[in-house]
Amino acid sequence: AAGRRPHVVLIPSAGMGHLVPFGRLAVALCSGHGCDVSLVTVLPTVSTAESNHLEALFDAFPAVRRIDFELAPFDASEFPGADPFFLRFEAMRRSAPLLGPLLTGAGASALATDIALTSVVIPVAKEQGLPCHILFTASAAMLCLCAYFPTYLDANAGGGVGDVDIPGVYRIPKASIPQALHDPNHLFTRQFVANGRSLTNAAGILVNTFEALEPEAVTALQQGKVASGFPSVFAVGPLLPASSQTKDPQAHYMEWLEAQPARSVVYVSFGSRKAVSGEQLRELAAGLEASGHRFLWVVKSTVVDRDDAAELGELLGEGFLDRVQKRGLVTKAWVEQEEVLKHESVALFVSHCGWNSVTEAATSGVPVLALPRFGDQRVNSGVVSRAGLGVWVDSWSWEGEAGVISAEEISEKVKSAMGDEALRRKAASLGEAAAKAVAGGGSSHRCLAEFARLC
Ligand code: BUP
Repeated sequence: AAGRRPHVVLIPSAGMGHLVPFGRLAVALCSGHGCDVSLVTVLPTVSTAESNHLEALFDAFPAVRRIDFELAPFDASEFPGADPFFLRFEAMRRSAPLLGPLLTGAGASALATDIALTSVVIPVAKEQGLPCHILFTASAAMLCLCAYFPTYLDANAGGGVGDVDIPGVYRIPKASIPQALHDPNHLFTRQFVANGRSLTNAAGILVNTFEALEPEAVTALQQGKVASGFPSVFAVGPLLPASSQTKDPQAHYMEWLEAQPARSVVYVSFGSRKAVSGEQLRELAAGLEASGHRFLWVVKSTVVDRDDAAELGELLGEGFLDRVQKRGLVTKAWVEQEEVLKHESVALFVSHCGWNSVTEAATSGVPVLALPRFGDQRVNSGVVSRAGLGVWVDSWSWEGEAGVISAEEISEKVKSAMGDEALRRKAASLGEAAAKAVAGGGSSHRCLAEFARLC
């Protein structure tokens, strides 16, 4: 692209797990790699967290242009009981042809879209004569699964889904395959397979990971071992935080963290997208209490934050908040997780292993105790334990057939992870590797520069 400034139009899907890395990529491309960047936004967003995030991003980085995308009317009654974020994916997918007119005259030189929209955005890009790249917001291991799964299904026609042995990578056990993928008619499976098949038509794929975190998967993808005819793969992670969120005036967690001794606090969060059952919340509460450690716990009790009106006292069981008052802080507020993880008082992250949370733990060099729940979280937990970033009891399963994880089990694991000096050192060394990857001359920095040259 000699002689002109690239203009990349980013088209994310919905949910913080997808929006956050797109915002980070937008800032990295325009502030570090000489690109103009536009971000396609759909209003209203599904959650308040997303709208706050977008507002803070556009405020802090006026160079990122905003393109509003109005969706076609969508009848959700076709999918009774479906997750609101998947419904938004589907609504966006069906509205994809409307992107054509938005892009005409926008002066784009390249598009980068989300995996959830891949198969519908690639044809639009083609019509516009633009290269279409993908930002894969989950792990390279999940990218491998996504790329290989259609081939796996074709070879096992009608046979059901078992362990999936990814060529050149490793075997993903049946129990780690996202639940929905066991049902070929599930909305998620239909989207996943269509997107997986279309990956070979993408111009290139950016993935928010780095070599030291996922050496096998990154190498196999880059060497074309996972799927034939695969495009270039750029491991550009960990994408770093772009802007401060709007601070929640109710939240005083940073002052609280300041007052705790160095490396004494367990930070607990299961992401923004799904509620934990009342029974499991109470076991967690009792487990944290019994561990005897200090903790900061972000509690979400509904799928979409707008609906969350329940009282913490009721959710966590009688007397809990009073009993742990001196050493535990429990909040329903949005916390700035990056800041929390970087704080020197934080020693352990009990996490659902949403991929952004994993990359943030790696960036900060904080060890993880993995408590995956659904979707890609078990695959990510496998990455965490393989890389030595954390520990995962893979027989644990919650809200599945095995019921809940007990307070005793949680307390034991928290205690042992908090006392594990080798784990702490390994996580810290991954933090150093992450910093090296994104610094000038590092592998992720070079990959992003190469990507920008293609735009
Ligand atoms: Br909750 C919460 N503060 O209080 P994941 C989340 N985050 O900054 P998820 C906060 O949201 P999906 C909070 O740092 C991360 O960047 C967190 O993404 C941030 O999990 C993001 O970890 C959450 O990928 O999303 O929310 O389950 O399922 O879409 O991956």
